Amino acid sequence: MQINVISDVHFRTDGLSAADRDADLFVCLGDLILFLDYDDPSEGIFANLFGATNSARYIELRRQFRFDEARSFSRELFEAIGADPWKSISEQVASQYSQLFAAMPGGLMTYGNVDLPALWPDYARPDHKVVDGETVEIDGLRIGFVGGGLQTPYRTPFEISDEDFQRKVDRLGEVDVLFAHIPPAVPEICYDVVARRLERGSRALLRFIEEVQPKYALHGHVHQPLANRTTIGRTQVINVGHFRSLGEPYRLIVD
Ligand SMILES: [Mn+2]
Repeated sequence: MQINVISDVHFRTDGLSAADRDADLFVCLGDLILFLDYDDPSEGIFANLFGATNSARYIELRRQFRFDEARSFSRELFEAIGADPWKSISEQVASQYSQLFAAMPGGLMTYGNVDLPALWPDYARPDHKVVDGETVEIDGLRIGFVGGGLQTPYRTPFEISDEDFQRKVDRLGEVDVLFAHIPPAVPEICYDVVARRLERGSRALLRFIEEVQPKYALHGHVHQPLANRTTIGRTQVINVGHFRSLGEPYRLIVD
């Protein structure tokens, strides 16, 4: 069985509808929207609202962990245009989601930390099956999904508590393949060499993999990882890559 997997789409729509080519199953691990583009400050929702210069400034403040200053800077920008932040952002997200879900191949999907789950039902087609904290069986293969991220100072839109994340992991049971947006908490796969920071991985996923030993555990989230593969016991742990940069799926062949 060939499973084509993508993650961290971040509003790349070209190549998206072909991402399921030759696949028996298509999987998307979330982070569909582009709020800030650390590589190109002229792209993304913040830049659409306030321009590239303001976006670059906002990114720089966050890079320097000056989150309070970043928040007041953003608040001032919204006040200056007299717009309600939530309403302005939701409109932009809606526009991105409508284009993304139109191009997204049918398959199994879960949420990233840069997603608004409450809006997905408005855009997902009947052939987009959303799975989070759940195991599905396809051709005898048990496939578990855990979406979303954990709480960080970045306050991305879908960060949940460690307890809620653990509860989703506890619901999976035995699996052959584990799919999650974030990696298990192993330093070399969590470290982003371009952003030069450790992204938050999950200890709950690490414990689950150690105990259950699925054949494969695939994730996204870390755009430029120090290591894109590792092993935990018998489990092959694989980062499927940053679709916004690659425009290509990861192809997993499972026998
Ligand atoms: Mn991402």
